[in-house]
Amino acid sequence: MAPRKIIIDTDPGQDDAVAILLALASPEEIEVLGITTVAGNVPLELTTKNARIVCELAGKPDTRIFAGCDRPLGRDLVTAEHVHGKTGLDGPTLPEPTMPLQDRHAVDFIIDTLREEPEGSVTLCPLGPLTNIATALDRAPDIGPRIKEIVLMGGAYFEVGNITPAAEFNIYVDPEAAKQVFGCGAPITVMPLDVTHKALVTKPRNDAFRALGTPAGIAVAEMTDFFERFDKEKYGSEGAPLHDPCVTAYLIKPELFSGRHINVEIEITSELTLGMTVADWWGVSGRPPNATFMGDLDADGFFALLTGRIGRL
Ligand SMILES: [Ca+2]
Repeated sequence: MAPRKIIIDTDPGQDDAVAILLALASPEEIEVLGITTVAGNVPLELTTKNARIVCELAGKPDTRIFAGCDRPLGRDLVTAEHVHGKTGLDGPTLPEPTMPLQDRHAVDFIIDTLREEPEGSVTLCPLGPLTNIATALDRAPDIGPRIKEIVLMGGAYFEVGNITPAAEFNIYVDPEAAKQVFGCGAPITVMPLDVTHKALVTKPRNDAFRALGTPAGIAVAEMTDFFERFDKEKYGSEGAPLHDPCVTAYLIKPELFSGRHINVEIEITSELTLGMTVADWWGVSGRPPNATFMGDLDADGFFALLTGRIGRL
């Protein structure tokens, strides 16, 4: 089977970095048409720089990277340096990137690609706030029906929130963009906190990355070490959750995940629950399903895949 054509829309972020490494290490299943960056975990200038650092770490400096929106559609940017560190990629010491940045805007790249590639052949993989995707859909409504699938990390239901008691970070930062994306009619698969909080980098899993002995393996171990300091304090968990790699792992091995095709709506007006993903898990609303909302994953299978693939880089 031909590899699946994807655009990764991202705000790296250590877990974004691992998601990108997994995609770039998996050319049999995934063809990365381009990486588009967005403001999120840290401001745009840093997410764009980090995307370049990660592609060089993967040994893929020919990957095309496009800078996108530097702020949410209608709100001030909220960032997460308290989780990811000042650079967004704290942990390992990595060289300043030298690979070029493309001079087209990310939103133009997304629109042009969906128009140029055969209808139903391009999958969008958002790993950050949904600003670029919503802007593209708004500017070019004809691209909506051409999208094969949107596989995104965002939201939560039983795990409720991480940036507020009710909301997950990616959706909270740009809830209006999320509302537009969830209403666009394209097939959507969601990796919410309900899944990603089960993808925990325990000590043995971190050791396995380090034991690869490669620059990528060691960098992943150091990134998850950094991440873990924050998460342990917050959740007292046995390791840091690796949120974004769930998206790229799903493209390679969907059987690792299970969920339900349900209705998911985004709260955009309440001050108290802004950015909440109201997921009709029990089917009580009568609203039509618009997303496959994942609820569980095979964590051992996920980490076996991740370690094996990172080891190829
Ligand atoms: Ca992210």
